[in-house]
Amino acid sequence: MYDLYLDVTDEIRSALSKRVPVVALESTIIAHGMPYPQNVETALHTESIIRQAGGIPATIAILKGKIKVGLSADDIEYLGKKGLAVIKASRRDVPVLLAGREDGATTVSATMIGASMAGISVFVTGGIGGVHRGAESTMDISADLQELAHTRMAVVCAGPKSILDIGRTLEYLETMGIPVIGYQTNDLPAFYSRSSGFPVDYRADKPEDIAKIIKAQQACDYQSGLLVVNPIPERDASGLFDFEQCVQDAILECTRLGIHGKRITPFLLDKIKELSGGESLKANICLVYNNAVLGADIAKALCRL
Ligand code: PSU
Ligand code: MN
Repeated sequence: MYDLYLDVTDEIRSALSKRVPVVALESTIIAHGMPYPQNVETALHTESIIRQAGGIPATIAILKGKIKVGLSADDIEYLGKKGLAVIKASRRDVPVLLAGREDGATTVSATMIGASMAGISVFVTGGIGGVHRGAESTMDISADLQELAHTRMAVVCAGPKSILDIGRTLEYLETMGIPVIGYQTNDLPAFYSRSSGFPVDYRADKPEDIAKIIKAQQACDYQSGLLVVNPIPERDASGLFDFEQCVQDAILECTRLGIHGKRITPFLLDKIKELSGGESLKANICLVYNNAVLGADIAKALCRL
């Protein structure tokens, strides 16, 4: 039944059946999260980091009405070049795009769906979506959080994106029963910064410890996700740069222009890049690479258990 809509490469299929570690990667970060050509370079290099670590990368997108698990370099180039013209696909968009044989760059939520359909357990991204600042009036809460509530997947990220209301995002995660595990940290990182000032629920110092939690979730048939938060490396967290001021200015500009819905996050990321003279893009790329290393290590540890 899935076969009508799901296309998993032979390499990934065979890896999963032989318990070779597989790591899922998303495609909204390619089409909407970064400019061309850095988006394509980052996506390809993230894949090679996973391979060097002994894993198989599974970048996911919707192409011609199929959830494609495992993109070719040409697919990545296509999505990266087309950029914002590709539909940004979250859970609600998926069935419509499949039925209409369309393309979609999958967000964290839609990528979790595809990865889970394929039988993958670990997924790496940059920063997850969450509760936006001002959500008490706009009700803008990323579908990523709801997906974590009911799709079993270990999502490795550098924390919620700095553009968000971090405190409310944590509250939401708690309400939805999503464990938040700090990797070698007691503080919740917030994307560009190593600490948000909020503590995490749990800390794990080794990938094996995270793999054991995933195994427990699987054994108990838990139908919800796990959030692994991995701080941006010290050398890359540009202490010299005041990203918070850029974030606030970008949000003001976003409100002034009346941008809303799913266009907000890509707009803010792009504006912050401009306001920071490119510093935020550098940080974003570095934290993705750092997450790829951890994701591969967790997937390897999981295969060994
Ligand atoms: N991580 C990044 N850059 C991104 C994203 C994550 O480093 O662009 C994307 C993910 O696809 C995530 C989305 O699901 O941003 C959140 O969008 P929204 O706030 O509209 O839910
Ligand atoms: Mn939103």
